[in-house]
Amino acid sequence: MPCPLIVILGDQLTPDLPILEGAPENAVVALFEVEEEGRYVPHHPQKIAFLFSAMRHFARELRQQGRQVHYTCLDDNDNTQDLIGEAERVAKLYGCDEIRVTSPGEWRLLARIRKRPHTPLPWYRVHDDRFLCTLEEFNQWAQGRQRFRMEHFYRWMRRETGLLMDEHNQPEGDQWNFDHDNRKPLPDRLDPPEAPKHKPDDITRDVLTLVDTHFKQHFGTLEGFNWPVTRRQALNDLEHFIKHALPFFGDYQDAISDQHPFLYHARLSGALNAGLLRPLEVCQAAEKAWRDGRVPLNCAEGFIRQILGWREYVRGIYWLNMPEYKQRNALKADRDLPAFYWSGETDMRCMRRAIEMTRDNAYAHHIQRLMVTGNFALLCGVRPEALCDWYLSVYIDAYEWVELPNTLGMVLYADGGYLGSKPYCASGKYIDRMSNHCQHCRYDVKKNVGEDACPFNSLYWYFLERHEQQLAGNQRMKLIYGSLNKMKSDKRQALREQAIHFLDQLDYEPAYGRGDHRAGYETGNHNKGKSRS
Ligand code: FAD
Ligand code: DLZ
Ligand code: SF4
Repeated sequence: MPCPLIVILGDQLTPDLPILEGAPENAVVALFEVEEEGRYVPHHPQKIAFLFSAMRHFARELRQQGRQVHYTCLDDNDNTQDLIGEAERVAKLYGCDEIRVTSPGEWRLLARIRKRPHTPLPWYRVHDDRFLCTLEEFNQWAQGRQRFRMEHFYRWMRRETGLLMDEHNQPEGDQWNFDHDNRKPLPDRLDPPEAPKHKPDDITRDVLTLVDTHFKQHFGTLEGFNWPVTRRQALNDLEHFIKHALPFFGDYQDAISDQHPFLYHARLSGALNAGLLRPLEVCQAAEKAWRDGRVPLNCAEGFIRQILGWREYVRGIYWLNMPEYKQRNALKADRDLPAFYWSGETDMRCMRRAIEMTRDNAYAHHIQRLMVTGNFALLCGVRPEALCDWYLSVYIDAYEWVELPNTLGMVLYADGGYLGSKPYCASGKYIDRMSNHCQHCRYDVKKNVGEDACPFNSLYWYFLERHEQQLAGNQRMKLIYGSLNKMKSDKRQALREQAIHFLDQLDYEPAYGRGDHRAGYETGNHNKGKSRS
């Protein structure tokens, strides 16, 4: 009987993975903590701690089931600090004759497995069944279509899974999408639920110390670490979300708060992407809450759409188009990332708070990512690679299969409208409508020019002007280009000068990894010089 080494990657912590179910009794199951994975972008310390702690708990559970488990800790002397190196080394150590791994979620790692230096042992890849739509099914859906709109995919997935469908296979509530009910701005008073507290156990405490020692220089704090590191804790978070936050999820999905980082969002993306939860069970829990009359339909539908629709869709888009997708830059954006993305030191209150929340929690909710930090980078013309590296580094849930289409496609429109029908560009007015940031800001959101004018405003018009040739023909942009073209030339000139002046005085980070990302915040020293104006 062959003796396989079964490699479980840090984001494959699912007890009933096919690779485990099909493993012979003599198989060695192996997990490796390695520097390489922590540093290919400077991951937030909370993300590294979350994965290491979840991996250690998962290994313990496998041992309790009677499996033979090998676990490489980051500071083990013989650690090669590289996933492929570790698999080869450990396979030899246990006398294994083949290596099996579930297909990795990122192209980078798949390419490395395919191109590994010639090694004596064969590698076999096993299908990852943790998505509701297989890549083959997605490719079939996409075949022959000129436009791959998420909404069409989502309806198809509703029919395929039967989620929120009635007995005639029609959408519950006679509508596919309740988004028009889901755009409520932030109310004056609100009291979002506290996230459940997970007291760190010995495993998590050890990991926090380890990560603090090895990844101290990365952007982000470890204090207040409170992510679920076992399936049981993740299920507890799911239950808490369904009971306390889902009833308001739809209404305030797009709202942004100066005080509350999580509002009524699920905080489940980290657990879902690491495999602690399966997407179907999360969607079914939301559907059941609606069928039992515990949450309104717009909330259940809005939430299910994010997982059944967006999450599956971006994964399909990623694998359909990689590695070419990563090279796209339709708007020819070429600016480096403003240095304050690594420090939060800006007078723009909305940006400051989104970056501070990211530093403190390895989390910002979708609209902060899309309409604050993302929108700002779009308006400035930040290079896709620079922005993608940032998003991939700083969030608890970040893996390229989900981060890249969201950043390059949805935020930066760098795929030229393949994923989204128009750029999500907005002036300060949008942020003012959806948040309470502007009242705390030194800039005046109503002003377009002048020392205290909100930078989003002039940048917005300058962005539209710069890309007029490419965007003015887009039906969904007609109205706004109508306004731009009606604008008097001296007003346009003033807006242009205001934006250029603002962009000129920003500091830029030439490339990630050059600086000390956390020290920058602590010392407040970010005078790294301007690299481009
Ligand atoms: P909720 O708002 O409560 O949503 C519920 C779930 O729906 C999430 O847990 C997530 O699994 C899924 N979901 C929601 N929106 C999306 C989306 N656009 N794409 C895919 N899944 C979605 N999500 C990631 O999981 N990893 C990333 O690396 C990531 N990078 C992003 C980068 C940018 C620039 C943007 C605009 C969005 C990104 N997202 C990413 C999507 C989304 O912002 C996060 O999934 C969400 O904020 C996670 O928080 P939550 O669990 O509280 O989500
Ligand atoms: C993100 C990450 C980190 C920080 N560390 C590890 C690790 O030490 N060992 C491991 O197996 N996986 C880690 N991961 C997750 C991988 O980067 C992830 O499996 C690939 O990017 C594929 O999605
Ligand atoms: Fe952001 Fe402008 Fe509002 Fe300040 S005034 S918080 S910069 S939108």
